[in-house]
Amino acid sequence: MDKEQPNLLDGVCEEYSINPIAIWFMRQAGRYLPEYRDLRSRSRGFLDLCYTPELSSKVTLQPIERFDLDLAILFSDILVIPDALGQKVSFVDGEGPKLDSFIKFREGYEFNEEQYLKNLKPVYDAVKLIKTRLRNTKPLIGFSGAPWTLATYMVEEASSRNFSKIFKLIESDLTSFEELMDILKKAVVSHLISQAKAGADILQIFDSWAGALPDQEIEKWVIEPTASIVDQVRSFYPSIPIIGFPKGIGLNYVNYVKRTKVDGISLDSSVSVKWAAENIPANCTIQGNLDPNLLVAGGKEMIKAAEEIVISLRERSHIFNLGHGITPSTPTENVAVLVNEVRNLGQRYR
Ligand code: 1CP
Repeated sequence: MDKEQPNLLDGVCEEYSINPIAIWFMRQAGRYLPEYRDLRSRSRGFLDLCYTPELSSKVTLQPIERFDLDLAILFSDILVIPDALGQKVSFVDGEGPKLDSFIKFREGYEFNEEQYLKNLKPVYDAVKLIKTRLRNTKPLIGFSGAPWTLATYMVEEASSRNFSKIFKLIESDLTSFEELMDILKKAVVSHLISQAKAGADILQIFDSWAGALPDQEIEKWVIEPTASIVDQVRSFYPSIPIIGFPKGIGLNYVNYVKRTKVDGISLDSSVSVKWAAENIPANCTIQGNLDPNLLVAGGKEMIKAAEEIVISLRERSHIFNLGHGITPSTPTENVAVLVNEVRNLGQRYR
């Protein structure tokens, strides 16, 4: 990345007069909000919320209306990609996602972009509707899962904690795995470009299970595919900022930023912000990284940790966020307190 180049995320924050420290939360719309639970209980299921532009738009705007956060993130899910590719996804209450048979899906599968984009049209319609309703007051973040994380759900057919099926596939049939990663790279690029086309101002790539890979595999299955995706999206949209979230990769965050050339890096809570401030290339915005459990607990500990983050990153381009998504047990009062606190810290330290 060219050191002289202005940071694109700073540019968007300036354009929308956000300052001094932008704040939003991963999973800011979701089960901790009573208004979300209410809408969800009256819906036909989680994916119905994602595929109905009116509902997706409503849910996207709920946390903005309640907390006046600086950025909105499209209400959708990373698993709309496998669903749109033809490996059907369902969400069983309390059990997480379930995907149809991976073996069946892979039998003679070829990527049909036209059909795929047709399946995802409601998502792009939601982006357009949200943009209209935001009336250019706040930027909208579009997103995608990264190929590795999507592949874990597709091969494991559910959330996994040990990733045994996907590691077995890599070992026993590398060609099949590589073919899957190639399909996913195309699918992710196509999904991100379509969200940008519909009006998304920023894109985030979630690689939530990057940390499940051993160090020597991170380059191959996390960094290389993401670098290629960033490159391809930029060839269509050179000025849309892209944020990467390769959760759990520790020291490899530095290499990830250097090689993928993302404009922003979302840090998980295990990373020291002091270390990040010194080691992440200077022209990359740092996003993060309050521990979501501190937001559940609230009080002095939360305030102290937020202040430490702001102080450590005061010389950097910084977007305040959590190290991972808000958990369902988070009290809404704590979120309001934190937003207010970060606004005050911005005045004091910026
Ligand atoms: O029951 C419900 O109402 C569904 C709960 C829920 C919600 C609110 C799920 C199911 N997904 C979402 C929304 C969601 N997911 C957003 C919306 C925008 C926002 O407010 O942030 C985003 C960006 C995601 C992304 C997502 N989905 C990720 C990546 C980020 C992360 O948290 O690591 C992942 C891994 C998923 C998969 C997923 N979606 C939902 C569940 C229960 C899961 C599985 C999580 C796991 O395997 O532990």
